Amino acid sequence: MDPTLSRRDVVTKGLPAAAFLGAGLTGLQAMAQDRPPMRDRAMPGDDKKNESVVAQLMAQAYAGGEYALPKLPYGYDALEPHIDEQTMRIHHDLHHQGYVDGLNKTLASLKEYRQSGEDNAALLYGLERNLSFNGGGHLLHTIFWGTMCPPAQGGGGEPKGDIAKAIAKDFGSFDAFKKYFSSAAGGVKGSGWGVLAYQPLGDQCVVLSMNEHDMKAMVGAVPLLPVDVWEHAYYLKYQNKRSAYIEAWFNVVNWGEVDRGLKYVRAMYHMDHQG
Ligand code: MN3
Repeated sequence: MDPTLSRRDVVTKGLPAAAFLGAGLTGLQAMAQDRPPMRDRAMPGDDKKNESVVAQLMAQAYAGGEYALPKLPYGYDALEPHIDEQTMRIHHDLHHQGYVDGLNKTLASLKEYRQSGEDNAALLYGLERNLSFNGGGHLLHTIFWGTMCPPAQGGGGEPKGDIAKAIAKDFGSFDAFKKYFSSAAGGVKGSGWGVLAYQPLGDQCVVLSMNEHDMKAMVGAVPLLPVDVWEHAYYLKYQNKRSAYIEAWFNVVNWGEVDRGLKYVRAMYHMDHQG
């Protein structure tokens, strides 16, 4: 991180800062405290109010001193026929809620552990594992909901703006990226995610094929566009045809949101756009 970037800068500028898989939840909690609502923040480089959907969900995702389930920014049936209503209901209301509850419970257990004065490495290891798992699950689902929208509202198609340039630079072309990303996400063994992430260190986009919610993450890389490839994300409609689900999911990707995410992270790191 740029050493000239103060904590106040992080708090006021950094939305997807909150999305660091590698930065840890302590940093995430610090960023979540006493911050202004994300929607009231100016976009870097201009005077427009921040209209980022992900930012609004992030603002809901930690509230009242606890992690919380953000509301879906559209109806449960809004992504039909690509993602079906029943899957969205179960996925958001039950699965995501489960990670939120698990995260809060784990943090409470860790506090109890510290206060107990106990020294039990096995117990602590298990709690730390739960922290990583549920924290990753909460964040990735929050970004997942915010980076989808119905085709009628701009979902699908090809990216524009900075994200389009970054994809062309780092993957050759959008078509090449799509094929590569689909393969990486489709090839996840068991439960996990395909993630387009931005690594500020090299001003570079990378694709991660993550296991569960936290394994094979790249420290410091910020997830910009995650696709959930756990079976709970697609099995009711697509059964074992994960690749058909990924192909359909591309029809509801909100590339405008992905572009905003990239701009935010670059602004936070004072990364000049390299073109
Ligand atoms: Mn899921």
